[in-house]
Amino acid sequence: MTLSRRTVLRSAAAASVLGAGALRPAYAKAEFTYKYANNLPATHPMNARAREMAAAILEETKGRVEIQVFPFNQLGSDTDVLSQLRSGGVEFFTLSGLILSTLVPGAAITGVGFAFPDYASVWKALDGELGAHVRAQIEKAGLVPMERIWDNGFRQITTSTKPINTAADLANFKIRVPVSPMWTSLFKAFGAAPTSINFAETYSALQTKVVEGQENPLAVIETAKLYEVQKYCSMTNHMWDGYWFLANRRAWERLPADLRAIVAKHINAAGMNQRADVAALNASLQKNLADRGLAFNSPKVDTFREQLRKANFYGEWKGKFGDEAWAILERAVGKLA
Ligand code: X2X
Repeated sequence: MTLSRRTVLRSAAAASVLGAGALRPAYAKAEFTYKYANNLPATHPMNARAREMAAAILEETKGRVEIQVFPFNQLGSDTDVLSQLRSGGVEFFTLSGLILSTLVPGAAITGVGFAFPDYASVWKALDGELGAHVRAQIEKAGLVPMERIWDNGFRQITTSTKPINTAADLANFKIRVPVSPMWTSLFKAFGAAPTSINFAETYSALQTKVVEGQENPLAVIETAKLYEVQKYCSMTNHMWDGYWFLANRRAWERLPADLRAIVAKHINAAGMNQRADVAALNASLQKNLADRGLAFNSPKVDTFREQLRKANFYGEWKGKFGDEAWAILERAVGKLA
């Protein structure tokens, strides 16, 4: 072996160690090494922006704060990681407000079916009164939410068996939904047969036909390769979903105030970039997914809304959230029921 080849190999090995998350040699061991877990593939913009964010935090804190990113349920399913976050085993976690509602019931309000007509209304509400209302409840439950919610997107229904054109096509349909009373209630109101399954088990539940379908934004359907085990995609846009960026409170308060400010600044900035990436992906992926064999259709969305009214879905949830919270939602999106 020539010297130059050995040198190349040695630096390649060093680069791959650094790529695996070690600190750059310019910094000593970090004072604070915190884990950030999420449920999405490493290729999803959530993780691209999180890696960038972790690098910016390491740099601006001069190596004092290292955030290690663990994508795609590497540390456990959402249900597991939520309890690790509460106990402090994991310091940061992004979780849908609807799944978080198993701990903070009011956090499901952002997922009311067909509440948001478009992204403009989503960000106005979530960066405004509705977001502040939900964050206050999250804080009461002992977790620390960052100010900017990250995007998951508007959700579409995929199936292995048939296109969904009207609400009637969902009658008794076996569909996977995330673990959340709001999701179960929504699909029961549509007349479907929903089963709660963590995202970590969703691909295999579809593959083994435990369920016929699922619902997710296109960016998730693509990056998690759900198109490999699904044939149809019905563009229902039945719900917008977002990820609260949550911190364990004790871990958060262990950071000195100046470091906390730097960390929050970069997490929120990454969230804003992630929103732009995800919205662009969700708007452009249809062709890519059609090329991979997914058959798209545009359902009659009015039949779904009508079905929710008939089933008293809105009345029931207004009762659960209470008049004050419901008024905040309706101030953002208009009258729902
Ligand atoms: O579990 C899902 O379907 C996902 C990835 O969209 C959420 O985190 C809610």
